[in-house]
Order: sequence, then C-alpha cells, then structure tokens
Amino acid sequence: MKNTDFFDIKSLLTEEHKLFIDSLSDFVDIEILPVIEEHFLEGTYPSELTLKLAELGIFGITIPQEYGGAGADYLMYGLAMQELERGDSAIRSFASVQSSLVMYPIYKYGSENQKNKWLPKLASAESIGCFGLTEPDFGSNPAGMLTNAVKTRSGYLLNGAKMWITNGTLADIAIVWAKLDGIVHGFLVEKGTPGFSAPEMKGKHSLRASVTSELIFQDCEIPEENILNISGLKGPLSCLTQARYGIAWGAVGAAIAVYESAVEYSKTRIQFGKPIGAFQLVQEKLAYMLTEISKAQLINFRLAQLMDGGNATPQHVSFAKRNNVRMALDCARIAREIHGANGILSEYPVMRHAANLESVLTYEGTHDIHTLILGQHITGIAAYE
Ligand code: TGC
Ligand code: FAD
Repeated sequence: MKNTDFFDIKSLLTEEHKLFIDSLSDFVDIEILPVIEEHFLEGTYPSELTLKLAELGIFGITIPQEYGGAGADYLMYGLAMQELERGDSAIRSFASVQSSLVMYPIYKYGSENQKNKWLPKLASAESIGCFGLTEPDFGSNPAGMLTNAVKTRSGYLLNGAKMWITNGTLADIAIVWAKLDGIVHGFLVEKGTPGFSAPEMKGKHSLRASVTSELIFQDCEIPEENILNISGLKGPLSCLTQARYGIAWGAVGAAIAVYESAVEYSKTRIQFGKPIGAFQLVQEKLAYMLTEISKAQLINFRLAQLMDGGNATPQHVSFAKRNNVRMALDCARIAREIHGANGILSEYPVMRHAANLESVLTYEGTHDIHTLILGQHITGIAAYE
C-alpha cells in the first residue's frame, strides 16, 4: 500500500501481504494506468492484461492451491481488489467475476470433476467465466427469474435470457441460474453449446473497459454432470456475498485514485495568485475525502478479520458495499469539482472513475437494496415488497 493509508493499515499486514500488494501496486502503475484511458475511450477490454493478472495470482486468491488458487486469506483478496480498482473498476470487475462469481460457486457447490476440470484453468486464465443471474425484467428481484430448466433423459433443457453479464461474450464457461421445477439451480453452460449465444451489449457510458453481454438460451442442452449441487436463491446470493466483499475494498481503490489526483491538482493549479489547495473550501473537500476513505479502510480491515474468522454475515458485507461505493462516488464527484474543467478530460482519472462507479453503485445489489437488507436486519421487517 504505497497509496493513501492515513491510519497505517499497512503496519497491520504480514510481510506476505505487503510483498504481494506492493508488486500489484507496481503492476497497476506500470501496466494498467498507462493504457486504461484509451481502452475506456475506445470501449475495449484490455485483454493483454488477463494472463499477466493470472501470473500474479489474482484469480482465485482464496481458492486452495490444490485447485490452482493462491490459498490466501480474505484480507489478501480485499487488498488486491483495492489495488486493481485504483486502476479501473473494469479490471476489478473482471477479477471479481472470475474469482467470486465463477471459481467460488464451482469450488463451493461443484463436483470433484467440475472442480478439477475448471478451477485450474480459471486460475491461469486459460478459461474465462461469467455469472448469469440478472434478467431483463428481474434485476433487484432475482427470485422472479424466468430462465427455466427442464429435466430430460440425458440432462437439462435450458431456455431464457440473461442481461448485463460481465465477460459474457469472452466467457468459456457461464454459471447460469435458472429455475428447475420452480426452484433456482446453477448450471455450467460451456461456450459453443448449441442454442447458447452471448452477444455484447454496446453503448455504455460506464465500465467502458469491461465487456457486458446478454446470454441467450434457446433449447440449450446441458449435460447432467453440469448442474451445481445447491438449490434455492441462497446459491447465487452466497456468491454475491463474496463478490460484494471485494467490491467494498475495490471502491476504496477508486476513491484513493481520485483523491490523490485532487490533492496533486490542488497544489499545482493556481487561481487568484495561489494554489487552489490554499483555499479553505478546497481544503474542506480534501479533508472530507481523506476522512471518508480512511473510515472505509477501517471498515474493510475489520470486515476482512470477520471474513477470515468465518464470522462475517451477509449484512456486514452489505454495510461495507453500501457505504464504500457511495463514498467513492461522492469522492469522484468532489474530485471532479476540484479539477474544474480539466476534471472532464481523460488526462485525469476522475471522470472515468465517476462514470464507472455509477455501475458499481447499481450492480451486486443496488445502494437501495443494501439499505433494505440493513433495514431488515435492524427492524426484523423485510421492506422489499
Ligand atoms: P431471501 O428470502 O432474503 O433469501 C433467500 C435465501 O438466500 C439466503 N440469503 C443469502 N445467503 C447468502 N448470502 C446472502 N447475501 C444472502 N441473502 C439471502 C437467505 O438466508 C435465504 O436462505 P434460505 O435457506 O432461507 O432459503 O431472498 P429474497 O428473494 O427476499 O431477496 C432478497 C434480496 C432482495 C436482498 C436479494 O434478492 C438481493 O440481494 N437482490 C439483489 C440482486 C443482486 O445483487 N444481483 C447481482 C447480480 S450479479 C452482479 O451484479 C455482478 S456484477 C459483477 C462485476 O462486474 O463485478
Ligand atoms: P432494478 O432492479 O430495476 O432497479 C431500478 C431502481 O429501483 C434501482 O434504483 C433500485 O434500487 C430500485 N428498486 C428496485 N427494487 C426496489 C425496492 N424493493 N425498494 C426500493 N427500491 C427498489 N448481473 C449479473 O447477473 N451478472 C453480471 O455479471 C452483471 N454485471 C453487470 C455489469 C454492469 C456494468 C451492470 C450495470 C450491471 C451488471 N449486472 C450483472 C446487473 C446488476 O446486478 C443489476 O443491474 C442490478 O442488480 C439492478 O438490477 P436492475 O438494473 O434491473 O435495476
């Protein structure tokens, strides 16, 4: 952690954490930051980074080494997501999906055959995965999903459509959630399966360096051995808990990027004969950002302890995702203000992060949904309907 760390969280890390994070931080500076603005402007995913990320051990950080993962703890995973999103939310998204939404369900609910077949290839990025839960008419309420599986003699026949799926077009394997006899189940759908297509969605103003796709299933035959051993909505929701944890950390990385840019700019931009950082109103904005970033880092550090001790609840994770993403978006907007007109240029990272964070606020449970999850925890009353 070479970047903003006001309460010296680094001093609480092991040497192993420090070494890993310092090398990842260099990777972000050397490999991601010089290319990301162009990819964002072009609307392309920097695929040249995927194998390098795999070599760093980014995919499956918490998955045991026997399956190709790094076998590290949740603190390591969180720190890595923070660094990656300091680069760009698209890169962190790629890593979140591959690790938490594809490797995790296979590791947790997969057969030994599924684990051996897929986990090492996903860890090395020889294979890419995606996670299909959201549908055109069922986003916040996945329980209503229409995608349907029917049992056949040799497996399952899948029909339906998913939307907004990160990495869908790139994926060799899709974890698809569908109803079988009215109950949600997970299926592994391999690229090239007849009846399965994954067209890319275009026209995004956010997460432009990430591939987002539809998944379409028309009488798509899934072999018997490709079902996951979990039934009910807790299957996909348990994967979301993993990914939301990473997002809570990642958002802090984005906030650090815009904060550091704002600090630097405020010291060098002269107006009224002084650096703008000499004005009290600008200092208030910087103090606010530093305070909010530091509070979020402390939440994350404690959450990592709870995750590693097996004591984190989905509500703890919702708390952190909700707080930290909103905080990062606020920081991006404030940093944009501090940069004045320059804040809208691709020369500075602020507008890119601000635009990305609009998606991060919505995916993996919108800010409102996490508010309701906490509201239910506080009152015991579910207010979703
Ligand atoms: P509800 O009755 O509350 O729960 C059903 C069952 O699931 C259990 N459960 C959880 N388990 C693990 N982790 C969680 N976070 C869980 N939340 C609930 C629950 O205990 C229950 O288990 P059981 O044994 O009693 O059956 O379900 P509900 O239908 O009332 O829904 C509640 C609600 C609205 C909170 C939930 O549907 C929700 O979280 N909605 C938001 C949907 C969402 O987050 N979608 C994300 C799609 S993936 C994505 O955005 C990837 S972005 C990737 C990237 O690029 O980074
Ligand atoms: P809706 O559910 O229609 O919500 C619209 C608005 O209504 C929101 O403000 C919401 O908070 C509010 N609202 C909804 N219900 C309530 C309620 N009960 N009370 C109060 N307010 C409510 N999904 C996947 O499955 N896999 C992926 O890989 C994936 N990647 C994504 C990548 C990107 C770039 C984006 C933008 C989305 C991605 N998603 C993915 C989808 C994402 O999870 C959904 O967009 C999200 O769950 C919200 O669903 P929705 O967009 O349909 O919004």
